[in-house]
Amino acid sequence: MSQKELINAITEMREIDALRIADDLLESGTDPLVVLDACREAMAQVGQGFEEGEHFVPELIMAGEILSQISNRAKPYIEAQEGAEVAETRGTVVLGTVEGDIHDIGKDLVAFMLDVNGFEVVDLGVDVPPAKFADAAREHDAQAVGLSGFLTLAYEPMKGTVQALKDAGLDDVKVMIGGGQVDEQIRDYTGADAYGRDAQAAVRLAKQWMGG
Ligand code: B12
Repeated sequence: MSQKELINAITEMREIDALRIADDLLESGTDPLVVLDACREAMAQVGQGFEEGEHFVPELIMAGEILSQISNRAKPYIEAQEGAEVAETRGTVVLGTVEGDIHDIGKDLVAFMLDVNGFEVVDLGVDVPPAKFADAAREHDAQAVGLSGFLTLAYEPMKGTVQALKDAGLDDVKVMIGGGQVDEQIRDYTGADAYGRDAQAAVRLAKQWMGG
């Protein structure tokens, strides 16, 4: 079983095959993060197909469903790998998908990776308005806020959330952003402190800011 076969099964929406291949890879000792990386590649291809009119929303839903199931299967393996020696809480991160955006698979992976690495995660879910991030950061005394967004429409609410935190006097709270279309240029536009490409980057940033 190879990552290539997994990518093909996902892009061809062969759910049962995709889950079986993922299980085989995980059980035979393939790094669970490598398995998730293959899923990311598959999702990029599905997204591309959607842009080119080859796939439609039901296929995005189907691919999202397959990926959710694979990430749930990968989680115990990641936990065994990452979470072994974390004893106490390193700090609190408020996390959510910004207003207008309901993509949550990437955010959930970030939440999971932060959690197994010893951070307290306050997950606000999807379509979260700027003020709600600020309220939660204050209420939970968070050191960092993570904003996820997969749509170009997410840039404005990201910028608005950075501003809402400033307006609430939470200048010490660090903001990281990430998600499909986000990059360093968007970080600059939104005024966030950092951009993270994936869940591992979110963990690196949190450790940098909160120690560990
Ligand atoms: C699955 C999917 C959906 C599913 C989402 C299911 C769900 N529960 O999340 C559904 C079907 C609901 C959906 C809906 C839509 N989608 Co959609 N979707 C996708 C798809 C195929 C995959 C996204 C995904 O989950 N990837 C898997 C994750 C794991 O990927 P990842 O990026 O590697 O994740 C890592 C990083 O992003 C990072 N990360 C994520 N968040 C954060 C946060 C922080 C702080 C940090 C540091 C890091 C970080 O860590 C993650 C884990 O390592 C993408 C295509 C793509 N290439 O992304 C389109 C895509 C994002 N969707 C798109 C569109 C257009 C839509 C719709 C508007 C379609 C429609 N006409 O209705 C709606 C929008 C609904 C809304 N208001 O949000 C476009 C966006 C285009 C754009 N420029 O804005 C894309 C790019 C497809 C395309 N190429 O056209 N979609």
